[in-house]
This record gives sequence, structure tokens and C-alpha cells, in this order.
Amino acid sequence: MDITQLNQDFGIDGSVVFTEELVGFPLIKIKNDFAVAAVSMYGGHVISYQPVGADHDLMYLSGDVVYKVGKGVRGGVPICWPWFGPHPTDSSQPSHGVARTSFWQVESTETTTTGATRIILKLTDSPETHELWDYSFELRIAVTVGKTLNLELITRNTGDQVFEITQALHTYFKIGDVDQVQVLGLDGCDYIDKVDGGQIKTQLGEVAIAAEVDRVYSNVPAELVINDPALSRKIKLISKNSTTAIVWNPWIDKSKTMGDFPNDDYKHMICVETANAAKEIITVPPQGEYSMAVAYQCEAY
Ligand code: TA6
Repeated sequence: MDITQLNQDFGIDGSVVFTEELVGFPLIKIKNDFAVAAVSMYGGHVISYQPVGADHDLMYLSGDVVYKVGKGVRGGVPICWPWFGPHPTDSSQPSHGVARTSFWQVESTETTTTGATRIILKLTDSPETHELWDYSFELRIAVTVGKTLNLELITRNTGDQVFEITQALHTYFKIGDVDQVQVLGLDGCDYIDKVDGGQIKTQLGEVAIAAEVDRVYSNVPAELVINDPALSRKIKLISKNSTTAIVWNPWIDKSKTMGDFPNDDYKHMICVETANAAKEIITVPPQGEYSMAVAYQCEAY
């Protein structure tokens, strides 16, 4: 991917610029009247989104982030596709699928009528993806950077065989203090507790974090809220075509096992992931399409 050509073909003066601060990992820098953002073409991966006037990025990005082909970037919005978590049948396969460790192509960039910036990145099946998942597909992420951050993940089955997917926008949110953060909206939802033998439990009230949390919630409402008193802000998550949500915080011990994650950073991040996973398996027929979306709205208080 030639940066000069990308800027000629898809750059937008003042609002969309392609850079390559890290050789081999092109980055799309977005700036408009509403926000600044950055998207890595490796993984189709939003790594930063900060609305104008906000004191902090919405996204957490590890201070020890590693850009290495074959490894997911620790932070921002990793795209887990076409499977969430371990491969359904083959444990030798990479966790969370092939999308986050592939280089995506730019399909389009535009300034919308409201002055927001919308880019569409595309991933198409290749010999490498067929090695891991033997289907033909087009996968698009439409990123709209405005007063809110809108993400739409669109799967198209371009082959002649039906296929099933699970997927997640595995978003790492920056928070001020893990001891104070709450996730609202999951009250009454059942969840798979992955830190307690996969037992099925029911959420009572808001989610608080006081140890490692790794929960796959089902029958989740379209609106969740991350309440972050330490940064005096709430982040609203409004999803479409998703009834599964994952809440994850590695806490102390797991943080120490991740080389691309500072040991104390569990205090300043929470993953709240918009997904179709667990029993929510999506079937896409030949020439069929499936779109899952989420919008993030930040409200200071
Ligand atoms: O979404 C939570 C989770 O599935 C955790 O189990 C943990 O593995 C996390 O994803 C991060 O996975 P990664 O492969 O990016 O290290």
C-alpha cells in the first residue's frame, strides 16, 4: 500500500490523511469539526476517537502496543470475525478470527452532509483466509466519525455455500478508575461467566469490576451505558442487530501475562463488546448480507 497513492486516491484535504509512522502499518488520520480519530488499515482497526471538547480519548490503547502481523492490536476496536473467541472446532486457529490480523483495503472516504467523515474499509477472502476459513466473502467496516462514532460491520457471502459467523466489535474503552466504573443496562440478562467455569448466571443491577471479569451476556438491550465517575463521563453504546455483549477486564494476574499490556492498565480500561456470539450464531446464505452496528456517544457530567 503506497501512502502517496492512498492520499491521492482517498485523502480529503484537512480531514483524511494516510500516514505510515510505523513502516508497513498504514494509519488513517481523521479530523473534522466534531472529532479526531485514527484507523489502522491492519485489522480495519479504529485505534482512537476523541470528540472535540472531550478531555480524553474514548478508546484505550495499550502503552505497550505491538504492531506485528499475526497479532491483534491491544486496544481500540479489534474486529473479531468470522468467529468470536477460540475457533469453534480447531484450537490451533487464532482466537477471534482472521479479520483483526489482516490488512484491509480502502473502499471509500467521504465527508457526509452533516460534516462527519465516513470511511469504508474492505477485506476480501484470500488464499491466507481460505487456509483458516474456507469461504468466499467481503467484509466491510464503515466508520463514521462525527459527534458520535458509528461503526457498521457488514458481512457479504460472495460464494455458493451458506456459512455461519460469530463476531464482535471488541472495544477497549479508556476509563478513569476501574474501582468506580459501572456498566448499566445488563440487569436481568443471563451471562456465561468465563472466569467461573462457564457457569450461566443472571446479572443483578449494574456491572462493577472488583476482579477479573469475562462475561458473555445474552438477550442484551440495544442501549448500554458505561458510567465513568473518575473521568466524569458516560459513554452510551447503541447497537443494531446484536443481542450479545461481552464485558471484560483482565484484572491484575491476567494483565501480568500480557506482554503488550502494562501491568497496571487494567485500572484504566474496560472492554464492552457489541457482538453476535455464544448461541447468537449468524447464518449468511450465498449472496446474502448481514450488518451489525454500534454508535458510541460520550456525555460529560
Ligand atoms: O472478549 C474477551 C476475551 O475473549 C477474553 O477472554 C480475552 O481473551 C480477550 O478477549 C482478549 O483476547 P486477545 O486474543 O485479544 O488477547
